[in-house]
Amino acid sequence: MNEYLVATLDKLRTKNYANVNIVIGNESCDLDSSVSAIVYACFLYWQSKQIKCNESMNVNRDEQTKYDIFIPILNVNREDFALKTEVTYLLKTHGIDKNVLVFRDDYDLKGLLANTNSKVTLVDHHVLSTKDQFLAPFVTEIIDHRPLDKTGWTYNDSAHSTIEVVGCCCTLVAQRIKDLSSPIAKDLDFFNAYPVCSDMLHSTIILDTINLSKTFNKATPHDVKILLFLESLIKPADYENYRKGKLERLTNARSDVSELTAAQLLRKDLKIVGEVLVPTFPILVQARRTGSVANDFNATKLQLSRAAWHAPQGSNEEGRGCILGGYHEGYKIIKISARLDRSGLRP
Ligand SMILES: [Mn+2]
Repeated sequence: MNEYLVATLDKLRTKNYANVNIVIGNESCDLDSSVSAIVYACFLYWQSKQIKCNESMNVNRDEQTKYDIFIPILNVNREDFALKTEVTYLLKTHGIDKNVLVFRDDYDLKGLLANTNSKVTLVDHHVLSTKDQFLAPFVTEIIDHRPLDKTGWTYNDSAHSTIEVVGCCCTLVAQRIKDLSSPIAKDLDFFNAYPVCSDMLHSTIILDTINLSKTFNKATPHDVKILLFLESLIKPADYENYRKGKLERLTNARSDVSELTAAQLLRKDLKIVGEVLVPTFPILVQARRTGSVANDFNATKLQLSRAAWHAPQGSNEEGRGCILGGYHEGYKIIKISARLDRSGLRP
């Protein structure tokens, strides 16, 4: 995997390519989006190599021939990648460093696409954000697990779309790879060549379906089928513990903010509503057993607003946020949400 990523980056930097193929996830850049983009770009690269191999048996290729490159784009600015703690965790366990990845602000994507005969694959989304609208004319493939939304659908009629409501986009990515592999090789060849891809797809399905939890009811029969397929390749010694352990490690990684600065914490789980940025972060506070729940809650709210709620300098704090609370196992869970303008999110 690293070999492919390093070679791709090298060709991109030295402009040593014929055409650019981009695989890009949605701007939450969560595990599903990131893994879908990395694995599918890696597959497209592998697929093109297989086709080249078959061709070169018949044709003598010039050594200098430039080939297409296949780049997974993590749809977040490089400085914000640290906020995606479960993504950094999973990639780290597979020895994938952020220096070999391409983030959306690393290159002028518009320029990259405009100068070449480029193709874009959208994974884990099919409705483009305003700032990604320029991708639309280049989209040749879509793989998404959200319900079909045709508002603003401006893609070419020839664009291939795989849209099916399942728990995790990685399920559809794995299925598409199986389907496309069959005509050029055996359907297991890609997964055998890149076991890291099988594992990352498996991990993401486990996290997104909460280990196929019946309570959360996110997994569909298709997710289960692909999970079992991936496990037939991974062959864990103890399936149940393997899944449970993965879920626990990934959930812990997602909520592990110990490495983040205060400014990064505000940007983690940031929701963007139009031009308004809404940072939220849940925290646990030990419940105070005195007074009524309402008073108790108001007291905590006051303490928090004094102690931990730093509004940007010169701004009027009043009416800018709200605190939602509830009790859980003796702890009060409080969710603070504050409305800040863009400059307020910078240290
Ligand atoms: Mn998803």
